[in-house]
Amino acid sequence: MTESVPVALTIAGSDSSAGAGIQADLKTFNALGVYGLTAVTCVVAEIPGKVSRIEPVRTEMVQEQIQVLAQNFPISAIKTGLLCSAEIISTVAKVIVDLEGKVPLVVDPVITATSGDPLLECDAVETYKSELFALATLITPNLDEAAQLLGETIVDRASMERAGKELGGKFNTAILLKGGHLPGKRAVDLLFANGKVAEFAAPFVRDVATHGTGCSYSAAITAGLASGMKLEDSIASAKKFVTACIADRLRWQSVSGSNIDALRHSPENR
Ligand code: PXL
Repeated sequence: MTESVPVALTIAGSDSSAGAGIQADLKTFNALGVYGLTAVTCVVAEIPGKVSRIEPVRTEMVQEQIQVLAQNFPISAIKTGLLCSAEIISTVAKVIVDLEGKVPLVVDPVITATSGDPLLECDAVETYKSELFALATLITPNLDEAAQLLGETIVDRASMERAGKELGGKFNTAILLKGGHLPGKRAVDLLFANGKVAEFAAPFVRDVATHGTGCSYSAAITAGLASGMKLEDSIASAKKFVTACIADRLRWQSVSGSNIDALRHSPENR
């Protein structure tokens, strides 16, 4: 008998504080009833608000993790998170192209941490554009990432619409442009797919010091796709899930007196 639980793979970095990265992805997959597999690309020593050290995993090891999983598990969707370097992006692209059968791929183009610390080597943005984006079913940039990919600033709804169309045209794939950083009462994301624009909105929760919302969001979309949902339905339910995880967050005070908030990925937030 074969298991009916959907299987998804995340190719991403490890966040020692477990708010973002591979840890956030696994918690999300689990809450959404999907079995999660991982290929670790780098190890990040950090706490919310401060990245202290990043160490990449060797490309041979990144490749081996993906290949051995793909040969042995019925993976029905893949996401990428922090890929750390141009070399690792290139390796991931080559391995994914060679996988048998086409599996939906969600690319979360992580460039900078919520703290503002850089996570991706500078020259790696070009490799995203030239090697990985062409394989994506969906790319999920926030406004800063989209601005860096296009070399222009995005300051309002009109420039969001322009940027999303430009990215979709350039990379010939669906784009979910996350507008959470724009001022306003609602966090509005726009999906550009098949020549149409769809809006996904939720009340904006202020004064929250969480990180890992982007990781959890793209992981939840990947879980939806792995479960056989259509792209728009996956995004709508992922947005609802992440919004509920933010509302349900945990809070601590660190020794230095700063606030630490962490998303709670519970199945009830579905
Ligand atoms: O939130 C972006 C992110 C992604 N992946 C890893 C991270 C972070 C942020 O800190 O550490 C591994």
